[in-house]
Amino acid sequence: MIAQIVPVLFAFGANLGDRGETIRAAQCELAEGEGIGNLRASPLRETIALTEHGPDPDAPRYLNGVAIAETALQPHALLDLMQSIEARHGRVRDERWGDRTLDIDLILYGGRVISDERLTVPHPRAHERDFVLAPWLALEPGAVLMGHGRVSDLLQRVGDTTRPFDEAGEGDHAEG
Ligand code: A4P
Ligand code: MG
Repeated sequence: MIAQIVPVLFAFGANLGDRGETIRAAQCELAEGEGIGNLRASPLRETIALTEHGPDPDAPRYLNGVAIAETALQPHALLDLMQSIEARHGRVRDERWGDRTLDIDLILYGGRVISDERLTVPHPRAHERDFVLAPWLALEPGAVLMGHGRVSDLLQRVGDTTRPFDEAGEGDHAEG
């Protein structure tokens, strides 16, 4: 059987360690993964940590980005690959929405709706998160989020609190 090639959208987040290095390394590992092709990554944005109690300006800031790619993997095989890359980068799962070295979420898997014990796709919170919408808009200005409409409209609705991040400057800048 010939595998279907499906377009996918990943979101990346990190707020511990060398955040930019980790996200870029994870994207390379995904791009080189078997059954994944044509990965194209967004610029990274610096974002305020969203915790279970809301935005926390005192928590370590996140870097966030997204990437589009094509895959021949089935959704659960793709999640296995994402989680093995998270684990390799020292991801520890203790507290929900807790600080982390690396989080990789699957935002879209083609036009599929998936809802089981391991996967919810489209990602149920992507439409209300500037830290997903802003880098996505930078990568694909005409993007549409299945079930929610144009990414530019969604970002305008939620408001964009994210900031550009200068990777060439290697990192963390004083608040301006
Ligand atoms: N899972 C279900 N659907 C998916 C999906 N579409 N993609 C399951 C990835 N995983 C999915 O995830 C818990 C379980 O979700 C996985 O085992 C998988 O089977 P996790 O990564 O262990 O835990 P988590 O990320 O803490 O939980 P959750 O609810 O996925 O959190 P979110 O929604 O990803 O939010 N603030 C800023 N500024 N930037 C961020 O990136 N991220 C989070 C995490 C919170 N605050 C943030 C950021
Ligand atoms: Mg996650």
